[in-house]
Amino acid sequence: MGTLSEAGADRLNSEENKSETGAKYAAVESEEGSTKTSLIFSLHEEVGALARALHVFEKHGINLFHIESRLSRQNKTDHEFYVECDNSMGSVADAIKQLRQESKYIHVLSRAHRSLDESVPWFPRKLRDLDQFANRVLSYGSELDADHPGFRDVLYRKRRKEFADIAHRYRHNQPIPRVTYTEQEIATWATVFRELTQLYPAHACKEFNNVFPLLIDNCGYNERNIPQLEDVSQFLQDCSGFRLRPVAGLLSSRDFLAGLAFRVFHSTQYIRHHSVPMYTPEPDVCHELLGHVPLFADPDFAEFSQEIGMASLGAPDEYVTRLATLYWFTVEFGLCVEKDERKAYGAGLLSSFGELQYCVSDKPSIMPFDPFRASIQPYPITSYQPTYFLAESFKDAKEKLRQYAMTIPRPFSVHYNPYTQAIEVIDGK
Ligand code: HBI
Ligand code: NLE
Ligand code: FE
Repeated sequence: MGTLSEAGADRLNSEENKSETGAKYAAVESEEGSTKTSLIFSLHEEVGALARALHVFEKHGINLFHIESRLSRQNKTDHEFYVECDNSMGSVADAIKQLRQESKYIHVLSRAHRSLDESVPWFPRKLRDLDQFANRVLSYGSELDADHPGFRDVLYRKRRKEFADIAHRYRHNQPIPRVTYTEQEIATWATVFRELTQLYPAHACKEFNNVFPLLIDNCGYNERNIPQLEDVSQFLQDCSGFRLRPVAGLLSSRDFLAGLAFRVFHSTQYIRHHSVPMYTPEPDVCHELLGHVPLFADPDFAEFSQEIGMASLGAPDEYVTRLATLYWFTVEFGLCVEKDERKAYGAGLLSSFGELQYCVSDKPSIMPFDPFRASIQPYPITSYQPTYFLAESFKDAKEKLRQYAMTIPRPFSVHYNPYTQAIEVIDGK
């Protein structure tokens, strides 16, 4: 599979070209309050070129108001397309960036006035905006690489497609569809559950161990049952305001982290292949339910997670990559101290009975948690971690993260309004 960290780095440079060279085109005056962007592009003459271009708009969640084809004003043998689209939804900047690679030329004629600088990457402002991520998973959950343990398993792949379709169709405020898991899937869960619950008392942090019995009582956590995302999401909303959303595959780091700003955790619903219960590099329902969910019920941890998400909104790409790395060394693979002992709070540890034993052994190297240091530490994504960072507490980690977040260059600041569940942007200019 592609690496999780690269997954985020490869997209969203979000630079609409600021100096458009289409001097031959009179710029259309942009209307205050309008959400219309007009552009012209010409494609290479080949079958399906327009369909592919239209797919770019679809993929980035952009509604078209108008499209027409006409003879190129630049070159009388070519055709060009004139498009008016809605820039209030989706990422027009990203669509333009991709179209630029596929077109002979592209000119942005006008953009309706927007309050933020055009160089700031798009980010969701309200919960419903997260619906747009559904169209832009980097790998649809059913497309497995040749080295995936389920690659040759036709039934497994078919099943993965069913889960991907549920997530793809999901919209904000709908209940998460319930799934009937197969006997084989439940057997995989049972193995993971049995092994891990034996390790938790000694190796999981106290916040985790405090919540776990509540999940058994309220959400159907037990060896014979894979809990339903909807029940777990309702439980989390009561504890800390966190909620789950089903996701079809991997999201970019930018999108994934943006969800956290709204206390939304994008969760897979499929389970790992039955041949690899002990460790899998991909997130799966064991990882989400056993690894992540218990800690999202903890108020300090929930706040810490939301802070990473807020720091990522509209941040430059290189900072999103660093925040994704910070996420990796905390939410995924974090260790903390309790009475001079090392305990796991990272979900990647709490869902892998192989790595949970390894991380408290003397094999890995351990460093004190410092976001400036952790955010630039390289890491493997398909094997146990050689290095872990040790936090003193979630409160302390949150304070340090705040200090770090203040060094991220952004021409505005963001504030989450819990009453409207919306991000308010305070323009610094
Ligand atoms: N997408 N669906 C999903 N689940 C993850 O855990 C995830 C992701 N995209 C990126 C990602 N994790 C991390 O590598 C960080 O970039 C946030
Ligand atoms: N390695 C973890 C597990 O086996 O549960 C999953 C990590 C996902 C980032
Ligand atoms: Fe995870």
